[in-house]
Amino acid sequence: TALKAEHVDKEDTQAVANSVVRHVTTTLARQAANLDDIAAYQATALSVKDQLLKRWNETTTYHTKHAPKRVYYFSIEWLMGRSLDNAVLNLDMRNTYETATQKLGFNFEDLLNEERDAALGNGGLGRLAACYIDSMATLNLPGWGYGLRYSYGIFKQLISNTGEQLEAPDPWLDRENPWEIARIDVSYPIRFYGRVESIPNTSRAIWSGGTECLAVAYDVPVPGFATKNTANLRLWASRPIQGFDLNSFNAGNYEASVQSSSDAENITRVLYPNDNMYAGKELRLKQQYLWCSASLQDILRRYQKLDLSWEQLPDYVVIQMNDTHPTISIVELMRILIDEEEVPYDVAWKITTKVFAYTNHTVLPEALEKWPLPLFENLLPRHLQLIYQINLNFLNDVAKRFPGDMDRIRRMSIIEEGTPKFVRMAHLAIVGSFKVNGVAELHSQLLQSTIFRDFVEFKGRDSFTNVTNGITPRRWLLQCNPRLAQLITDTLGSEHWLVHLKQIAQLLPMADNAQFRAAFREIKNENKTRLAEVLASELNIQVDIDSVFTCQIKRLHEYKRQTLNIFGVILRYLQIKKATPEERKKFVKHTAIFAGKAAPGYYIAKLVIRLIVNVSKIVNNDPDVGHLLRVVFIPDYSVSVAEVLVPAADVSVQISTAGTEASGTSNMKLGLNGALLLGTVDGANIEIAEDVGEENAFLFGHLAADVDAVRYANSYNPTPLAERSPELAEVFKAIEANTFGDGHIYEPLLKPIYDNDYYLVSNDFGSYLAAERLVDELWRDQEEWTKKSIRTAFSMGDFTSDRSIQDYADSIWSIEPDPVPEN
Ligand code: 26Q
Repeated sequence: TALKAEHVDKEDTQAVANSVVRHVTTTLARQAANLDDIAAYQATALSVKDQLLKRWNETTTYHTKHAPKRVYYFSIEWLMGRSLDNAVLNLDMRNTYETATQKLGFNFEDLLNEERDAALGNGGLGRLAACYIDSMATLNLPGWGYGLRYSYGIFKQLISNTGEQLEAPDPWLDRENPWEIARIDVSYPIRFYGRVESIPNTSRAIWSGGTECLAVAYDVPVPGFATKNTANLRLWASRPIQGFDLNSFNAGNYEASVQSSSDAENITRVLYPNDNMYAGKELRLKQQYLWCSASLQDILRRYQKLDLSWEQLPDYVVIQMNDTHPTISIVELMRILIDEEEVPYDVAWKITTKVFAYTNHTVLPEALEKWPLPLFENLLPRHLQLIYQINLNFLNDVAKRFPGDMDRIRRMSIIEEGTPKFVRMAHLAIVGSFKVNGVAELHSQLLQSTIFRDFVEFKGRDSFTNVTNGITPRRWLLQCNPRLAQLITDTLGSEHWLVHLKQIAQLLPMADNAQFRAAFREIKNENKTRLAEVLASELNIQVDIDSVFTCQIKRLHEYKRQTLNIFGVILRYLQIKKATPEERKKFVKHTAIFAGKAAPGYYIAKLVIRLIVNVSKIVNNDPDVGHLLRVVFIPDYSVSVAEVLVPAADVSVQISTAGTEASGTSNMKLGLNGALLLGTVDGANIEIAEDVGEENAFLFGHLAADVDAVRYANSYNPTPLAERSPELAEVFKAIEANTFGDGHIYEPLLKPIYDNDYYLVSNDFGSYLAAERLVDELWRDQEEWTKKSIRTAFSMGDFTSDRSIQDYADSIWSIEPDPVPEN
């Protein structure tokens, strides 16, 4: 049988090589000889796509026939990264493709690196959607994703000589995208602006005039791991209804004739680059409406083929809203049911509120979406009318429950009073949903006790729940750390852990096995070496792989406190400088690695990047420092960059002010790959520390429950910085003394910390330094360190997105796996 398997293998390899060559000559119209890596990648990807489409078709056919209840995941961001390696791994064809392309004269790794990231997201929220659709496919759940096909994803980050972030466009579609299928035949009209005429004696209205454009579907097949089931990610691109205005064209006004067509195409031109920061721009609302309206039209058209009553819709359709960005879809469903399908208002509302569920990702007030009412009314006049009606009914119900409590009514209203008024999207999302969830235990608790407290009292506790985030172990272990994955598979004797991640806990006793520890450490060192080579060749920075690699890789934001990290680095530098050559020998070697983008308009976040880069220039070139300290800012962080960083980290830096980071997910990626958690008692850190054991993590800082009081003290009765933290005062002095270039440029960063320190940087600095001392102490004992690293990795079984998606399916969606039969 071994011989036979080898024979089949050879046949497969030949068939795959043939299919790649066929795409070279036919699809790409090129000569098979003299092919460059780009073309070879394209042909390979097209060959893999053929495989995916076979499965995709079978899945679609099966679900059409079977008509199960389906979940639709609405996310305005999908941070998919690259697809080729993921696809061949999920199809169990990686070896075949590697060998086949080798036979054709290519190095498979090089081909993988030709792929552009699909970076249609900012950070955690967009990557979460990508992990979730991977898990939906893997768990055989009938689910689709809906999003937008931006022509430009998150900007490319460049760092100038002076450490400034510069933004360049991300033209990810400049080569054909082999992973999508344009469905020009699947398109829907979308209206903006216009006027509304009420139809007397009904709830109905006619919305007409304004401008119209088309939303055109692009489908991206998403393969499950080790299953035939293939999910679909449907992304919408905006297009003009007609190519151009013939009247203007004929009158000789060429500019006017193409204006409306380019206006239409602009809607899905670019992703808004804000993360956890609300931007009230009309074009953003257009994006949201186009996406929601097209997705709903698509879902309802599919439902209508079943020939059921509208009342049964919630038995067949559930829509999960990723944050408030798709909240307008609640109103759009009402509009379609009432105005177009002539469903009575109350019936429509009953149906709608059984279809939607809402996931919140933040308690930060500056991130809560609220639209200026005049802007909203102008763009979507009929929707505003419906919101008024929804709000009126809702507030009547509140008044009945809490008679005379006017303040409560003001607090809960969907409309915020003032000049101008605002539409509060979170309130609308809660009112229109049957379930609201946060993304980690603490976060869900905080939601219920703070910003949504009134709603818990009104709707009841059962309407609120927690689903802790997760990450897919296929991309974030199997794909990015193949050697560790192999070690796990070999030791467990099977690959089942990749779909039952809990099973890796069986390997916990291996922490006490010296041979296993050596193998584990060897893999970490190889991953560190690989990263060190990239840093040397791309950034010309030499790092010592025997140093502890600390990694803080995430968007730049004040609440995430990259400041604490870089201030700690500066203090370490000052201490090295002060030390005698003898004392220097006692320092533990550190490599502080940062990566992440700042929103282009976020001045302070950009200033933090500047400080990190300028500190790295001084520190890395100071002969006094030698190998003791390196500071690295890796530009243009992305999913594919993360796949190199995550397996190489020793310490996972997760140091947000307690109560501010809803969950975090890089903490999960780094932990699963064996990085020890250096973190605050915040978000999913808490659940991670609980599972890995607090003795295996470094927790520090004020607790969420105490933050308000400290904040209050900081701003109303501020003690001098030197009293709050003498070490931080020393650091600030060094910065102000131009140690890292012109000190005064950092004033906007330092002054708020002197004055009111909203994020408690000074208050947590002391305990942060204490935690770092524990890190250093442990690093000196490599066997102990490796034990804790192994315990961390193998205790992460609960943080797979398979578990998260199973939670959603059981407790919110009420849907079941429906696997495509194997032949
Ligand atoms: C809103 C309005 C207009 C323009 C942009 C936005 C916008 C865009 C992106 C608002 C927020 C975001 C992204 C938020 C985000 O990524 N939140 C993170 O979600 C992760 C997944 O749940 C959590 O792990 C993180 O804690 C949370 O910060």
